[in-house]
Amino acid sequence: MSEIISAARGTEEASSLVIIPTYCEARNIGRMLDTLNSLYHCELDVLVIDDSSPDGTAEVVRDRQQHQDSVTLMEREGKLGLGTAYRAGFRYALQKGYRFILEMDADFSHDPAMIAALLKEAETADLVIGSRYVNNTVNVVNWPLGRLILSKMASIYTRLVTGLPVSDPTGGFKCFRRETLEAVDLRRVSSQGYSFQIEMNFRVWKKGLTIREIPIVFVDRTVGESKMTRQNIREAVWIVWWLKLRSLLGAL
Ligand SMILES: Nc1nc2c(ncn2[C@@H]2O[C@H](COP(=O)(O)OP(=O)(O)O)[C@@H](O)[C@H]2O)c(=O)[nH]1
Ligand SMILES: [Mg+2]
Repeated sequence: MSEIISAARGTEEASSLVIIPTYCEARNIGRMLDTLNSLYHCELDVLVIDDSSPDGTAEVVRDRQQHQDSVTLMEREGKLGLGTAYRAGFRYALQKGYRFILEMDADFSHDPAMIAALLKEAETADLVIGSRYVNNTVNVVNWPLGRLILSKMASIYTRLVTGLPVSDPTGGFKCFRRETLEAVDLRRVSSQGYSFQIEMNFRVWKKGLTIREIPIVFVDRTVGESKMTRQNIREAVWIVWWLKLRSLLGAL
């Protein structure tokens, strides 16, 4: 798989990197980079991983790179999935020596202002998850009912099968400490798509590391469309059994 990384500079000061995978987010990513720049100027580097979006997402990122040193763009050859994008991003982050590595969507479902809260919590936890369902509440705005039910069912199913003590195992707004990513053998992570979130949580938990959830409000995107597919759902259905089995066999 070939990746082109442009302006892989990053600021000298930042010890934190937020990774944003994108596929057809041209109408979101510019505003997102501007928002991050105004909130966390020099404190946070950004890595956008774009899978050759046909809508020109990468061009928007390149435009911002003209005046934002903190932004790096990784371009991949085609739509290769969320899981593989994050794995590539984690490898990059470890190579570059970042101490805190965050995941976030490009579409404003995750409030960039909450990054500070995730980072603060990560001072005393190995993995912090921005959770929609903490304390038995549902903090989701504007999601179609079907999508909400699917997400809640996925949470219950994951917990029943694997025992993972996390109320929002599929959430994608997270902060890992560097040591946490080092502890997980990323080469063994097999999820291509959205089940990547479940798999990472499970692997971190099985290492005996601390996972903490903090409440977030998740707002459905107002621009663009969700990239979740039936194939992503199918992968998540079997991956929990695969993880459970591997862990029982001591072969995670
Ligand atoms: N690089 C890359 N990004 C992806 C892919 N699939 C989804 N994304 C991005 O991952 C993030 C989450 O996807 P999204 O469609 O918002 O999922 P949802 O919030 O669960 O509906 C968004 O920023 C997408 O653009 C992919 O195959 N490759
Ligand atoms: Mg989203």
